Amino acid sequence: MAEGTVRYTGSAGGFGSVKGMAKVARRERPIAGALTTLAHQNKTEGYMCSSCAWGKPASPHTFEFCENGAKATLWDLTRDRCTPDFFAQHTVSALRGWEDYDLEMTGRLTHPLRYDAASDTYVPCDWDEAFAGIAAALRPLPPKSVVFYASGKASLETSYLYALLARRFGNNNLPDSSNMCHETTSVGLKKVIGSPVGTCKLEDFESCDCILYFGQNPGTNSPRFLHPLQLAAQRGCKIIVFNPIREVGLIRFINPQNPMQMLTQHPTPLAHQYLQVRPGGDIAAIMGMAKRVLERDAIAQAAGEPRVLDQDFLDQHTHDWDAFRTQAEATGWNAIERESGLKRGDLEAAADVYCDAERTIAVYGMGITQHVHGTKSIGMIVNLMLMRGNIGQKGAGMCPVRGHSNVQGQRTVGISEKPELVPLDKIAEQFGFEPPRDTGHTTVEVCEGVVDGSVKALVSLGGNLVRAVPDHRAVEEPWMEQALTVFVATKLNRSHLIHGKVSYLLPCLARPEADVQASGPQAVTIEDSFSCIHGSWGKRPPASPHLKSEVAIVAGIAEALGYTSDKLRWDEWTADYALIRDEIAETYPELFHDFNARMWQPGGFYKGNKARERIWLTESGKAEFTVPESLSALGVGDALGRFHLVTLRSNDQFNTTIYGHDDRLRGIHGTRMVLLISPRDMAEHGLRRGELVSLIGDAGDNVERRVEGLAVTPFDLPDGCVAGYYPELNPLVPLWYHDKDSKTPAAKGVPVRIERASKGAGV
Ligand SMILES: Nc1nc2c(c(=O)[nH]1)N[C@H]1C(S)=C(S)[C@@H](COP(=O)(O)OP(=O)(O)OC[C@H]3O[C@@H](n4cnc5c(=O)[nH]c(N)nc54)[C@H](O)[C@@H]3O)O[C@H]1N2
Ligand SMILES: Nc1nc2c(c(=O)[nH]1)N[C@H]1C(S)=C(S)[C@@H](COP(=O)(O)OP(=O)(O)OC[C@H]3O[C@@H](n4cnc5c(=O)[nH]c(N)nc54)[C@H](O)[C@@H]3O)O[C@H]1N2
Ligand SMILES: [Mo]
Repeated sequence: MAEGTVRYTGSAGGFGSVKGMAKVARRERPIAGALTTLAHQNKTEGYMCSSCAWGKPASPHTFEFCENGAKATLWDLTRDRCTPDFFAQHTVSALRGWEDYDLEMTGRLTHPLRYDAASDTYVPCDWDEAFAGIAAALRPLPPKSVVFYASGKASLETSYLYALLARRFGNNNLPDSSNMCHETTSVGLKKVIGSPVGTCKLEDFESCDCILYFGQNPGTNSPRFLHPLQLAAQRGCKIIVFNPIREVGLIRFINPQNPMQMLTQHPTPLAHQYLQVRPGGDIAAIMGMAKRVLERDAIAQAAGEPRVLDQDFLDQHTHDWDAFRTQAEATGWNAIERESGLKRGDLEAAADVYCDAERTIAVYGMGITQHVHGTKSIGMIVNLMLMRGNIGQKGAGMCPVRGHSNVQGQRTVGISEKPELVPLDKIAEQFGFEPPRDTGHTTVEVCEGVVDGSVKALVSLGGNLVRAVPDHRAVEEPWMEQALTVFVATKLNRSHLIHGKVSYLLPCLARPEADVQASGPQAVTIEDSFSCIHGSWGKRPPASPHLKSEVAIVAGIAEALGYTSDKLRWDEWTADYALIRDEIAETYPELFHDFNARMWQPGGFYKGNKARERIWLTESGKAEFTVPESLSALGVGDALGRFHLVTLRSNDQFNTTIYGHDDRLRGIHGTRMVLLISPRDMAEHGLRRGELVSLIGDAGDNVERRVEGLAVTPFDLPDGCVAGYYPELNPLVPLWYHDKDSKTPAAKGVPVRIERASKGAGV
C-alpha cells in the first residue's frame, strides 16, 4: 500500500453501509411506507430492485437489499416533486447551468411536458396532445433517421413493445445502454463460446474453489454479490483479483445482516491475492498465467502425474488450441511484465492457484469491456478457462456482471440494433408487417449520426444518453439540431435539456409503484445477470396521478402513429400485460413457454444456456481459442507525459445519477472533481496534494478535449495511470475510441495529459 494515499480504512458493508443508507433516507425524504417497501425488495411476489442486475436467490435473506439498492429505491420514492410550476420558473437554458445532482434532486416528474421554444421552458400538456405531437413530428421523417434508445431498466413487457414500435416505424435503430457497457460481452463472448451472456448460475458460487476476478467493483456496483463472495472465501475458495485500484469491496467485508460480525467488527478477508494490473494489462497478465499452466502441465507429465490441461476437453470441444498454445509459448516474460505491470512470480502464483483448483469462475465487468481491445480481453479470459475445461461444468464458468437491472433482458426480447439476433420472420408472421432487415445504430453510431446530421430524432426510453456518451463537447451542440427528442423518464436530467426542436418529456411510473390498468394491477418481469426471469409487483402509490406506465406510453405513441391492427393490439396489451407475455412466449417459445405461470417461480425461471451444456453455437461448432494481436487492451500506447485515464463510478452514484459527493469506500469526501494519481507520479511531475489541474485529451487527433478544476489526490494506483469520475470526465473520451468489434466506448484507458493551472503547461 503506497504511503500517504487517500483510502478507506473500514470494510465494505458493516456500519458504513448502514450509515450510508440512513443518510440517503434523510436526504431523499421518502414517502411514508417506503422503508417497508425495502423489505419486499428482490423477493418472490415482491418487486425487483431497479439498481443492478445481480441475481435474486430463491431463498432470500430477511433484507435482500444492499446500501445502493436501498438508495435506488428511496430515490424513486422521494417526497420531492418536479412540477410544472418548477418549469415555469426556470428556463431550459438556465437549467443547463445546474449540476446533475441538483437537477435530479428536484424530485419526481409529475406531468407530461412539451418544450415551448417561445418561452424556452417545458410547459404542461395532456397525454393525447403529447402522443399526437410526437406522431406528427415522427411521420415526415425518413424511418432510418430516427433512433429508439433504451436504458436497461424498462421491463421485458415494455422492451418487447418498444422494439416492435421501432420495427413497425421502419428501422433497427435500437441501441441501448448495453452498447456502452457489456456489448463487448454480447459480441466477444458470443464469438468464442456461442453465448452472448454468462454461463454461470448463482449456485455455482457455492461449489467453485477459485474465482478469477477482473475489473468489477462489487462493493459499490453489486453489493449483494459480497454475500456469496464471503461464503466462498469462508469455505476456502481462493479469490484472485485483477484491478488497478485496491477496491475495499474485494478486500474485506462485514456482513451487515450478520449480528455477530457486526458486533465483533471482524471482517472476512476476501481476496487471496490482489494484483494491481495496469489499465488494459489483463491480456498480458492472462498470457503470463497461461504460460505457467503450460509449464505446470509439462512438469506433471514428466512426473507421470495427472495432467494440468484438460486434454480430453481440448480435443473434443475446442478449436484453434494449437495456435494459442504456440503464441503463449512464444510470448516473452519481459513483454508480459511490462504490459501488465505485474511481476512474473505473482502471475505464476496466481496460475498455481488456478491449476490446483478443480472449478474456477471468471468474473468480469467494465474494467474488461470498456477497452479498445475489450473483446480480445474476453477472448483471453476464455482461453485460460478452456485450458482446464472450466466452461460447462458445475461450479465453474464465465460470469460477466451486468449493469442495469434488465439490460440483459432487453436484448433477449428484441431491443437490438443487430437484426440477425432477432427472429424477424417470426415477427413478420406474428404481427403482419415486414420488419426492416438492415443493421441499426449502436450508441456511438447514433452520436456520429447526430454530428453528421443523418440522425434527426431520438426517442429515449429512460437513461441520460447525451451525458453517458463520450466526447460531450462534439456531440451536445448538434444534438439540439434534431427535429424531435422524446424522453420517458422518472426524474429530470441533463439529456432533457439538450433537446431537439420539438421535445416532449414524459413522466413514468417507477418500478416500486403500483401499475393499475383496465384489467387491474399489473406485474412486470425482468431478467437478471444469471438469465433468470422474475416477476415484479409495484405496490407504492404513484408519485403523481398524471403518470403513465412505460407500457402505456410506448403503446400511446404507436397508436397515435396509426399502428393498430387485429394483430397489433396496443390497447388490449396495455389493459393486461399477461397478453404481452403471451406474445413474447409466441415469439420465443423455447425461452418463454408458459411465461405467465413460470414468472413467479422462486429465484426466477432459468432461460437456459447452450454453452453451459457444452453445445457451442459458434462458427466452428466448438469453443474458440483466439490469438490476441497485442498484449495491451489499450488503443493508444505509452508516451512521455501521457497517462491512461480510468473513469469510475463512486459509491454515491448510479451511472449519471449522483446521489451525493462522497465515495466512502475510496476515502474521498465532498467532491467528485478529483484526479487520483500515484504519489510517485505526483512527485515525478511536481504535483501537490489538493492542487487544481486540468486533464487534456492526448489521443493524437488534434481535437481539443479538456476538463478543468480537478484536485490532485494521492491514491494507490499503478504508475502511468490516473483515475476520476464518470460522467464528469466523459468530454475526454474521443467518440472514435471504442472497442474494435463491439463499439463499446473505451472509458477505462483514455489517453490524457495533465496541465497545471498555474503554469498552463503540461507536466
Ligand atoms: N451503485 C451502483 N450500482 C451500479 C451502477 C452504479 O453506477 N452505481 N452502475 C450499474 C451499471 S450500468 C454497470 S455497467 C455496473 C458497473 O459495474 P463495474 O463493472 O464494477 O464498473 P466500474 O465501476 O465502471 O469499474 C469497474 C472496475 O474496473 C476496474 N478497472 C479499470 N480498468 C481496468 C483494467 O484495465 N483492468 C482491470 N482488471 N480492471 C480495471 C476499476 O478500478 C473498477 O474497480 O454497475 C451497475 N450497478
Ligand atoms: N466515461 C464513462 N462513460 C460511461 C460509463 C463509464 O464507466 N465511464 N459507463 C457506461 C455504462 S456501463 C452505462 S450502462 C451508461 C448508462 O447510461 P444510461 O442508462 O443512459 O444512463 P443512466 O444514468 O442510468 O440514466 C439515468 C436516468 O434514467 C431515468 N430513469 C431512472 N429510472 C427510470 C425508470 O424506471 N424509467 C424511466 N423511463 N427512466 C428512468 C432518470 O431520468 C435518470 O436520470 O453509461 C455509460 N457511460
Ligand atoms: Mo452499464
